Amino acid sequence: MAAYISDTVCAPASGRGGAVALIRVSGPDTFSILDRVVRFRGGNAASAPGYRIKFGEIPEVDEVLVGIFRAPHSYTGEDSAEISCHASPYIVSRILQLLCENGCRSAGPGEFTRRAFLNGKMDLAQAEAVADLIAADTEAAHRIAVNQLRGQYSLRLRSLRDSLLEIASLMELELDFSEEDVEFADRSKLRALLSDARAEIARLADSFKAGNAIKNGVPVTIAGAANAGKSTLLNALLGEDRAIVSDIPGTTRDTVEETLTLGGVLFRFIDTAGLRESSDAIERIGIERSCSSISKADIVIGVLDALSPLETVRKDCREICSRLSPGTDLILVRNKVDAFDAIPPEEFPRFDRSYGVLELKYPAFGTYNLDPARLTAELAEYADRTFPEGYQVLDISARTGEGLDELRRRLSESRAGELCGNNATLVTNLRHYEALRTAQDDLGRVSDGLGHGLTGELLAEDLRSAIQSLGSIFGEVTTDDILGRIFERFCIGK
Ligand SMILES: Nc1nc2c(ncn2[C@@H]2O[C@H](COP(=O)(O)OP(=O)(O)OP(=O)(O)O)[C@@H](O)[C@H]2O)c(=O)[nH]1
Ligand SMILES: [Mg+2]
Repeated sequence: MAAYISDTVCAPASGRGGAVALIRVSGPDTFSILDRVVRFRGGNAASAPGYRIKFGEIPEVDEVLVGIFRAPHSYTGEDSAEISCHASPYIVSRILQLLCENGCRSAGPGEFTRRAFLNGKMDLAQAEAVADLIAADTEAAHRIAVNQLRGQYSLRLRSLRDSLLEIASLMELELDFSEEDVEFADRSKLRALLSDARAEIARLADSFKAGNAIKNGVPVTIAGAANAGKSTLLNALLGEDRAIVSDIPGTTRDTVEETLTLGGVLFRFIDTAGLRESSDAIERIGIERSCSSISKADIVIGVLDALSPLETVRKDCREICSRLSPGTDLILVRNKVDAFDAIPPEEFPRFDRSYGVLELKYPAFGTYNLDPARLTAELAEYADRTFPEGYQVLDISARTGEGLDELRRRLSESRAGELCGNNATLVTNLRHYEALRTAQDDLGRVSDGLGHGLTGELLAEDLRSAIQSLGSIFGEVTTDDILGRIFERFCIGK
């Protein structure tokens, strides 16, 4: 490892475009190399104190500003510098070339952060958060990355690992004296500690779903009968004509996905093919996809057609409900309520009293005479579903935008939306998730073993493995191989 960081590396740290570009240099020879490449005005880099900006000229290339950072007070913990130059691709590549000709090596992806980790400036989870921070494109993703970068996340895992160490030491005590057949470790205390640790690990592992949703978008499936207005709703939410809309039932055949940020949380909307019996083979494949998308979503917007008669709407609702996975948030909307504006107000009294007469006159009047509370009760009964207290179908018009603000609010306030929006410690990284799952399995075995009265000796191995798994998250023990895999997904210059 020492050999790895004994050289000095350089890389561009800013993307293409803009007026000014940044080039980073880090390693023991940073200042001597700079003094060979840059003609500084007033003193050289080697004798400059840290946290200074020096002005200089790279002959025939550019005038530059160079930020000086002295070890250990730098991002990498090494002597390092940041060169600001004009952002011409020629200038940037010429400076990098000069730096390399004078002793630098081109840095690999994430090499600066890798050095920061190896020099003890941050732990591995924090290093990974650097990449997440750069990739964060919503407030929620940013918040999680910052939380992890500041070390709160690692702190939580460390304290969890410490409690496992306590369990291990209690067991080892028992081990040392096992010949005397004395159980020093108080097994009920062990059990309590273990069950706390397991609950915490389970919570963290479970949070991966939400953590992942923050990165990739909370999946929201828009489902319902053919022609209910699902694609119109998707377009209205996005504010663009993304999906094809037509009055021909069966217009959408394949799922259409698009992301949108609401209240700082990224949502991934999935418009689906309308649920109906179909003899068309392709449409049937699309409908299968709709069903699978409903079962995989965190949130389902069930679109009901206000112009359909109650019997049809009830059936449509049941179709959706029967495919929901447990724990999915269902937001039922009654779409096309604008269409009723066409019914003259003087007809309304008659409308309520003589349902059938009006149905003949306005064939498309659907469920309008039902207020949302009654409609909800009807649907609950038919779909054999209990809705939470105060739950009501939401009236909307995808065409006019009526009710959409309320729909957005309900999305943000849904369980999935809230989980992504609050400050809980969430796991967003697959590597961490896998380590937690390993620890979870190990501790499960320890717990079973305790139940069966196994000796500490037999339990210790699984416990040690769990401790190691947790430690691997913040990089207590790592190999070059693991580090290679982590940092290869970083960008150059970070
Ligand atoms: N009046 C009114 N018509 C609407 C509204 N939303 C959709 N429509 C109409 O309903 C018809 C079907 O709309 P789509 O958005 O294609 O319906 P869909 O649910 O995606 O249909 P499929 O893809 O076939 O399953 C179109 O003629 C839309 O213009 C609405 O809010 N009010
Ligand atoms: Mg459609």
